[in-house]
Amino acid sequence: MTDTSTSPRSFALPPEQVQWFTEARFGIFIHWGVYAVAGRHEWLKTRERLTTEQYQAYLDHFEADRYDPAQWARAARQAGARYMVVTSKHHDGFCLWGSQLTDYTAMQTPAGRDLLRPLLDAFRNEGLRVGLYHSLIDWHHPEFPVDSLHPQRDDEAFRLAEQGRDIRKYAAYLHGQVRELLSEYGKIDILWFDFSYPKWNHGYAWSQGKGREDWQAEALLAAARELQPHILMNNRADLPADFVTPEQQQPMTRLMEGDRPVIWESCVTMGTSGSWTYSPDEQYLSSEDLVKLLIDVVSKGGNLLLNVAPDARGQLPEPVLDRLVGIGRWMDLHGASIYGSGPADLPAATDCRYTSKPGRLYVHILSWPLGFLHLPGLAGKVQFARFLHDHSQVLYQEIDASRTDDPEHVDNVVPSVLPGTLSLKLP
Ligand code: FUL
Repeated sequence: MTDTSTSPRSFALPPEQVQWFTEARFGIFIHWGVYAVAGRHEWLKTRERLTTEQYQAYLDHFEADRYDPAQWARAARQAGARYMVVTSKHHDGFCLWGSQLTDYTAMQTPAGRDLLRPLLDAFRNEGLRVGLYHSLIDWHHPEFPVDSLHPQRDDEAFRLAEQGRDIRKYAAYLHGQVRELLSEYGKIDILWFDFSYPKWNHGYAWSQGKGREDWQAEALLAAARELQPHILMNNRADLPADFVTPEQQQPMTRLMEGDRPVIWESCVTMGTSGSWTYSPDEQYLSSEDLVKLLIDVVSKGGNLLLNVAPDARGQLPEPVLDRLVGIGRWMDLHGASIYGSGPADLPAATDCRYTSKPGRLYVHILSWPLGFLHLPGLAGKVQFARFLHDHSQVLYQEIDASRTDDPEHVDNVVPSVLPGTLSLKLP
């Protein structure tokens, strides 16, 4: 008999309820909060060890005067995204919605209104599913312990004060806020918690990290499911749930647990600085690189959650809009190879990634092939080959792999017409 007494409860939904997510493949992440005023990093409060008073300047100057959620939603839909996840609260504790449980919200800034509701509505209107990133960490709440990540970590007075802090009181606040969001903001499709660090103590004896016990995660996730039974949740509350979240990276290969694929979603910034928030100096990846990233993720069975960071006025930066348009152009013609597609059980050809669905293999050619494209292992299987963007036929020859005078042992040779995606009809 297996001893289950110590294994944490899993909150994974049955496969049919997760199917929309694995078919969607592409979502947009939005990090928006008062840290956009600073324009440096969403961790600035702790990186720069700012006090509550110092950080208040960012609330006082957050106007969101050019906020147009309908435009964001349109841009995301045109890029081909099928869902969106937005920061309801980040680690700084600032709430994008008008929470009744704190006044540390958008209502208290010059923006003076609930910024979350119109955003959710706008994305739903464009037909996207919506999710909330909700920070488990809170550097503003007076009962959140001063641990090794906290802005006041080196302050002796705070260290002593920590002894008076009670994380159970903070957990009650956290639960209350999640309840508020899941009861008053309509259908929420994803709850994206962030994050547990049970073993992370940075060498401070008084800092033990935080995990499922601290958040009372089991009760938190159970309450979320009770309020919204269909809701997908990530595993960052330190409990197994619907999907795992590699950050700023893609796994090298498919992720498997025994013979079952693990559901995963890579979250990645569009900029190269590593910051998830707006920065005026950000350098962005090109649309082509972002499309390749999406292809790579789907070829390994994952989803891409691509982050965009609006500025403090509520504008998506021009380069971000430009990249979304570029991705959209590609998705428009090649979406079939992404939505509802997954990995192929074939070793991909050099400089290619494969995605597939029953009866169809998509060969994504990532760099210009020199004259020929060799697709090993397909001899006798391809019924028709065409480009995906215009459905024009691609001629190919089969090479007999057993021919010993052919040192490359290639099976198929496809003349390269354009870099792009081939769509091969298989039995
Ligand atoms: C991390 C956070 O600490 C980052 O600020 C960002 O939100 C990323 C998606 O998750 O763990």
